[in-house]
Amino acid sequence: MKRRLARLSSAVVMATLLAMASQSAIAGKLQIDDPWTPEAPPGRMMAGFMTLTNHGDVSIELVDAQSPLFERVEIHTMIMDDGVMRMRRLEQLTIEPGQSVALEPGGKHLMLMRPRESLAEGDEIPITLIDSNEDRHELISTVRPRATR
Ligand SMILES: [Cu+2]
Repeated sequence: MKRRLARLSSAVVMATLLAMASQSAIAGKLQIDDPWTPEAPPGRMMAGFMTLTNHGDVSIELVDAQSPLFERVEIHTMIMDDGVMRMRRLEQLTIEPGQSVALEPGGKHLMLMRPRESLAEGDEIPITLIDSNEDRHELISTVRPRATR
């Protein structure tokens, strides 16, 4: 009897979890928090930092990025190569369901290459992240002084 009750309540829990899961599938979106870009000397490439959270129930694979203010945007990671940190282009950045991935100084980042105009503190950079389903995720990255976040 006790065991049957336990089984019943776990069925209720399961139904609740399923209801919650289908809700986030409807939301199904990539949450993008706190996008920012450190100031850089005019003409130099810049970085894009942010936190990406996958609220859906399938993984999101970012494969490309664009900005009207830069000729080219790549997804980069940092690797240790012979004791030296180097940047390397990522063909794709995967965010698993329920997981967050931080793009942050010293780690993964967007590389904003060949600026079309010079950008200063407070300027806003529209950026589009494109996933493997060709869904586009828009964000605005704010230029901030290099030393602060
Ligand atoms: Cu880079």
